[in-house]
Parts: sequence; structure tokens; C-alpha cells
Amino acid sequence: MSATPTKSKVERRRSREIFERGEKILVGGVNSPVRAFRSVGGEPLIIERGSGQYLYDADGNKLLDYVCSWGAMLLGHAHPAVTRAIAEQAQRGTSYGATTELEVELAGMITQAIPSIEKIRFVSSGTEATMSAARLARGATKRDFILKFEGCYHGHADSFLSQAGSGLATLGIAECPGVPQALAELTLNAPYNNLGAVEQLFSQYKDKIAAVIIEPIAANMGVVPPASGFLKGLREITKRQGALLIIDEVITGFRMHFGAAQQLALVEADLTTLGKIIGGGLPVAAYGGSAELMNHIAPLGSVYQAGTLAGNPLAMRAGIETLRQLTRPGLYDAINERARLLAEGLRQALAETGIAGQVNSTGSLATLFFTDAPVTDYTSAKRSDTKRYARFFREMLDRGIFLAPSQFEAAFVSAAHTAENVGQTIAAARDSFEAIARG
Ligand code: KE4
Repeated sequence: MSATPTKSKVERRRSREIFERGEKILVGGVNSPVRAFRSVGGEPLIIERGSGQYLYDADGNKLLDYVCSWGAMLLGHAHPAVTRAIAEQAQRGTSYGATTELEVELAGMITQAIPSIEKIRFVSSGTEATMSAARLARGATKRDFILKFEGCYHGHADSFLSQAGSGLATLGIAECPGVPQALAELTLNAPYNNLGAVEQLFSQYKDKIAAVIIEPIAANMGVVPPASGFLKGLREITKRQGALLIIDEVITGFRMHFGAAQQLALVEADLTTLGKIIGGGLPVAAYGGSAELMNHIAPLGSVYQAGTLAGNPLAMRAGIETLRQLTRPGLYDAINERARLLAEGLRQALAETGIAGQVNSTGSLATLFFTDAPVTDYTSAKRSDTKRYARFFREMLDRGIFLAPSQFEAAFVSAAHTAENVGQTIAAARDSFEAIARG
């Protein structure tokens, strides 16, 4: 039995000083809202470095990391081969504003792994990837509506901010100010795992929906796997209705296996978006699909999209080296098995301590929802006790374990997490549940 990380009053004096300085010039002291810990309370972390499965804050406190840069660090932090590749490339300069062979190499690795992507365009964030895919879908189909799913998050482009998950769900923002009503009305929302609602919207907006965009495994309302037949049903409906299917694999791309999650569901998207892992922690994202569809994009077609740092050589090197490392035989099986044991252990600890909770997990993604009913969509996810999640988050942080600072996010297991780490996490969770049960 692994030793339980002891709960200790952690000193974060230097972190606090840095954060207070930051608050004066960074909005909320952060560059992305979820990092402000608004829904879990306590002081946001100031991280100084990462190594493998660990982060170290500005006060030298060591944290077992299940955020993993929101999924980007599947290999763990500062993987030697990736760090070496970045250092080498930096000697040659960091950005040229012209094409390099590195872009061709990373594009080749991805298109070989995901056959539905014949052509790809690199961008610098998942938001850019999904925004561009939506524009391409509208341009190619000459239709204006986009259908997304409640609780799914596809980045912060205007068309995706209604009833979105991730940071909006964390902060309880349903409709985002600043998005013109005329544009917001062009985004339709259906409950995840509900094909009937999708059929209904297609009959209501006949021949007007350009695309359906979906997370093949929802991870931004917390983890909600697709019900059996859901993705295949979406594929059938969109084909029949002349709409494109955009599968947003920014989180799931190269996470479940060396390819896209859609391939495990035997579904082929018209457009796939990628990010996070393909950049190995540097800003790389992408969208891709058939050559016929992608050739609508400038300079070949008239659907415009561009980016100063798109295909950045430093980021390409990090992505190439990361994907190279992910081809190691047995790597995914080991990661997914450790994640399975973690999920099982958490379920057992909940049962033993009498705390009501659901652990949704698939591959190396997991979320512990504090609710006694199954979580299959955003409505059921929102029934979770977010105050109890906040208490659990703080109890675990005091035991040196960094979970997502929101009930509506995922825990990510990396290749660096060991079986012993899993044991420690389960023991710390049991301790935390007991503390919660005591009030
Ligand atoms: P970025 O623009 O943050 O690189 O990617 C947007 C995006 C697109 N699609 C999916 C499925 C995503 O999960 C994301 C971003 N994920 C969140 C975490 N749930 C980013 C974390 C943050 O906002 O700080």
C-alpha cells in the first residue's frame, strides 16, 4: 500500500507575493480564467518548473500533477528528448515566417496516423483550429448555422460561447457578453448523447446547418463518454442532411492511442481539429480533412485563414519529438491501465467512505463528479455539488496532489505517472473523503 501523502499546512509566501504583483497587471492575475481557482477557492499556484509527473511551485512545493497543461503533456513535463529537440532548434532561430520541412514532417506523421485527414493546416491554438474549421464548413456548404452540444467547449471563438463547458461552466457563464445576438443565434445547442434533439434541430433548420461540432469524448463538462452509437448516429444524420461533421480532438487527439478517438468509434469526420499533445506543450493546433474540402482554404480557395506563428519551427520540433516518443510500444496500454486503476480506486474509496460520487473515465481521462446520479450530459453534470468538489480539490492540494481547479474539467494521466503515484492518489482521496465526511 503506497504511503498516503500527508496533509500539511503548505507555505506559499513567495507564490502569494508573485500572484499579488501579477494581479495588478494581469486580469485576475492569470492568462486563462480557470487558473484563477475562482470556483475552488484558495490561492492560485505560481509554478516555477515541471519534471515528469511533478510540478514545483515558486515556494519549492512539489505537486503530483493531474492537469498536465490541460492534457498537452501526455509524456509528462520536460521530457529529455523533447527538451533537447527544442534546444537544438532554438539554436537555428525560433520563427521565419516561411515554410520549413518540419511542417511537412509533422503534417506527414499526423495524416499517416489519421487517414481521414488528407490535408492539414497548422494554427497556434485550439480556438483558431475550431474557428477556422467552422468558417470552412460555412464557406464550403454556404450554410450559416453551427450545431454544438451543451457543455462542450471548443475554445473562445464567438460562435462557440453559448452553453459551453470548461471555463464558462466553471464561472457559470451561459451566454457571453460581446457576442452579437445576430451571431449567437446561428449557434444551436443540443444535449450531449441525444440524437433525437439533433434530428429535431435538423428538421427545424432544414438545409441551414453547415456543421455539427462535437468532442468525441466530452471532457469540458467533466468527462462524459459518448453513449454507444451516438457518434455513428451523428455521422449518419449529418451525411443525410448534407452537413459536415467536425470532430474536435484538441484533447483526445493522440491521447487514447496514436491517432484520433474517432477511429476507435469507427467514425470518420469531415473535419478534425487537433491541439495540445501534437505540440508537446508548445503552441500547435491544426484542422484537417479531405483535400477537396481543405482546398477551399486560401491560398487555393477563398476561405481566408492565416497566422504569423502558424507552423512555428520550434513548436513543430516539439510536436515531432513528442509524437516520436508516443510510438514507443506498450506506452498507451501502460498509461490507460494506470488511469483505469486510478478510476477504480477512487470508486472504491467513495464507496468505503460513503461519499456520493460518480467517476467517469475513459482512456487517460477521468472526472470525479460529486453527485449520486450517473453523469451522461451537461444537465446531469451540473447537478454535481461544486462546493464539495472545491473542498476535495483543496484537501488534495494540501496533500500535494494538483487536480483540475473545476468540477467541469478532466484529470489527465501522463506516461510519467507511476503505479505508486496512483496508489498515493487513491490513499489521499480516501483521506480527503473522510475529512469531507467529518464536515
Ligand atoms: P485553446 O484555444 O485553449 O488552445 O483550445 C481550445 C479548445 C478546443 N477544443 C477543446 C476540446 C478544448 O478542450 C479546448 C481547450 N481546453 C481547455 C481545458 N478544458 C483549455 C484550458 C484553458 O482554457 O485554460
